[in-house]
Amino acid sequence: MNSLSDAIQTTAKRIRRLEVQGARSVAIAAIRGVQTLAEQTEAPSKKDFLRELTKAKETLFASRATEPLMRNALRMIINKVEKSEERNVKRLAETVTLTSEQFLKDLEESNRKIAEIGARRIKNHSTILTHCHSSTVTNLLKRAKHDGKTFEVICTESRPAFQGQVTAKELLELGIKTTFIIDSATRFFMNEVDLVVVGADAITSEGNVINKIGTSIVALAAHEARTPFYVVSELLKFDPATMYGDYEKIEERSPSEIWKDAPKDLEVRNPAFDVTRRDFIHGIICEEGMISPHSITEVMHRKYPWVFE
Ligand code: RUB
Repeated sequence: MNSLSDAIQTTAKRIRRLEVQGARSVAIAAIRGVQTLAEQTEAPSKKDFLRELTKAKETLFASRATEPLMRNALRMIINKVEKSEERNVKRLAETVTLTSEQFLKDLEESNRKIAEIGARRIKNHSTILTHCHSSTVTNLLKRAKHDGKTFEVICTESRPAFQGQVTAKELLELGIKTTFIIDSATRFFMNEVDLVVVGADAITSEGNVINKIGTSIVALAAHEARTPFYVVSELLKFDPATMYGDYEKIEERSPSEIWKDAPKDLEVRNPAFDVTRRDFIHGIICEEGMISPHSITEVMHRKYPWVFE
């Protein structure tokens, strides 16, 4: 294994093992991996460089199946190299660096806008429920706190990997009153909740949202209790393949995450994500504002037409 693929292999391994988790962090790590590859490349020609990039892309895509933000980002960066008239590899590597930096800057700006818009939805003295760990949700709550809102948060533990513990620690560090519950206690507490806010891993062309396993049950509980349910997400979590008939692939993880020494003949299933239907989503808070899940393809065509190329 050469040092180029080492950078990619290490990144892919960290993503697979959940050392990097959450769609944004996964995409950022993958972009950084490709940037490192570009900085270190010794490819003798454009064709060889593209071959390296394609291999890196395939390895990173395979690290987690349900991550369209990572896929959109890497496709966009590699397309820039493909379409360039340039043949000099060093200059093509610079294109990777510059395109990546711009993408990351835009992602940061989207996140800032989402937090600004979402924070306005939080009323004083309210209780917010969230599921799993989403950096976008934490950032929104941080912004609301910064804006002087008084509120508290209930967060679910999010079995089997307990990402809710990450959320709880972050919120406590921000000085936000936080209550930690097991996933199955969601309905028990829902009547005390004013607003549910969750992140997203993928958005389909029909406006359905894929997020951590259990999100759809939280949405059902919210629906039954008439509690508004919002998704906060960069638009680039949209998966263009769903537009052309593909289903978003749901990653299925090792059963040992659920039960290490399970009886030999027992089938243990461990899907990482589930689909929340658009009918249960009051709105998607994205960089273009508060949008209806129904309008997702129209907004994507307007804002990011290149994802359909
Ligand atoms: C994390 C998860 C998060 C989304 C959004 O799942 O479902 O809600 O990825 O996160 P996992 P962000 O821990 O399996 O990656 O807002 O940070 O992109």
